[in-house]
Amino acid sequence: MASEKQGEYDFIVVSNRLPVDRQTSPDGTEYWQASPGGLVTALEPMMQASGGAWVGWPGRPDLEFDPFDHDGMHLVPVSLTAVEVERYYEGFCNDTIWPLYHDVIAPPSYHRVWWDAYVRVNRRFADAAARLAAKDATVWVHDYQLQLVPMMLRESRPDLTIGFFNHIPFPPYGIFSQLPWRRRIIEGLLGADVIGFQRVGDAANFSLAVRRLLGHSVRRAGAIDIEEDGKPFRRVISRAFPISIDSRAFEEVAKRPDVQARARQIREDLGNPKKILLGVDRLDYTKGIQHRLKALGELFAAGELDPEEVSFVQVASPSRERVETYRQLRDEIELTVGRINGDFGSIRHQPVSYLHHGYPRDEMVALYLAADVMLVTALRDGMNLVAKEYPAVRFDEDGVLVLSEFTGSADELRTALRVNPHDIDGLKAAILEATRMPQADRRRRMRAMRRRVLENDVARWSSSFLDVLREARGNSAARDES
Ligand code: GDG
Repeated sequence: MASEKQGEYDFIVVSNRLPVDRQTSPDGTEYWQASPGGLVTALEPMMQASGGAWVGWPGRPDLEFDPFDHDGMHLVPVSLTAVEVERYYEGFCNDTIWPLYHDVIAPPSYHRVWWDAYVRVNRRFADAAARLAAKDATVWVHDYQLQLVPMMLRESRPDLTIGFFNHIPFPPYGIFSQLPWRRRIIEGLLGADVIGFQRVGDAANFSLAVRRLLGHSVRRAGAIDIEEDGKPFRRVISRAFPISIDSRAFEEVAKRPDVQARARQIREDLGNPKKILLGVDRLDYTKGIQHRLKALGELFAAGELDPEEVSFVQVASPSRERVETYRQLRDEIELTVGRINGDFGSIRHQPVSYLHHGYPRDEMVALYLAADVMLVTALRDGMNLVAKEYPAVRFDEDGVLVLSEFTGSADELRTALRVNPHDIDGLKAAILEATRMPQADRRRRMRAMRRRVLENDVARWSSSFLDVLREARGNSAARDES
């Protein structure tokens, strides 16, 4: 067990979840397993080089774990009680902020006891980071679960350079202003030196909220000037840094012969349909799964798509199953899938293969390779990494991406077939166009998307954020000296 070296870390990442899961082996022994994700991949080299520490919740309530080392990173677990998981995580994070920040697709719930738990848990994360940080260290805080941490940290440790990245959208003021604690959130975020968003529009929404709620002036390049006693005091940079994936790693998996064989096997197992359509999402109401099912059902009903010739595979990985809205959504989706298969299936063939599981990454890549059409129809999505993973693996330059304009990815993947998922007729037309697109057109569009995704990978994302953070620190040091 590694001892906690207090105050010795020059680089600290703070996120709700640690990048590992606690697993139990068949003989009952417990161990930590890396939960692979873009964020770890992006930050691992930096963490290993700088001997960094990562602060987060290990994912199990009511348990205390000592800090430990894993893959060259020092991991510092923050514990949550079962009541805190219910009020802070499932409540305020997933049933207040998540729906509010995603255009109120589902109605957000506002409960004061949830807010109190959010403040208390944010304080715990901030205290853990403050204890670990060396003098003048850099702390990078992630996502909507921890919006108060930047200011809490700044108050206790003004020497730190603090970055914050918001992985989900930041809503327009008319929606954000519903939040009873809107000022506290903005003040919390403004503790950071640099606040990163996925899209330019998110950063603009944030700037407007800052102006309306706190009256600070916001300059064109997203520089927010905070005054104290009428004098310039601090500058905060708020800007878009679109996140990406480890594109080369995805491409490498796709080039493996066993993965390609698996892709062929998938097609065969589906009965060699003419076209395979694919959806891959956490089972979440923001992802527009019902909209794509509606469009497909109507296309089958009208005879515009032949259900015998098409397989639609929907991977819906289980998510937030203790939150009521998610339970209802699962029921609705499963009812619709059952109807479509009941109406249009035969003993031989079911047009929809619905899979409520999580799969290993190799299997996901094989599915992407097998899919002729990838459907990303989110109603609102910070970025949507699936939309970037699909072109990254398609080294054969084939496949068509149907992409909602309400995702961050749509800003970059300009040659995808863009859709407004609320417009069911438009969505139907795009699905038909995707299934009929000539190969030359598919190749041209896929090439352009691949160029973009291979160039702008997650390493570039993290280094561009950290460069701006370093610059911000330089500027404030210069100001302090003048
Ligand atoms: C949030 C924001 C933003 C899904 N099922 C399986 C599986 N996945 C992987 C996908 C992809 C990831 O999970 C999902 O990422 P998304 O970006 O699509 O969506 P969120 O989970 O909502 O992520 C989002 C992101 O943060 C990053 O900033 O893009 O907008 O909402 O990588 O491939 N992976 C495996 N098995 C599964 O069953 N292995």
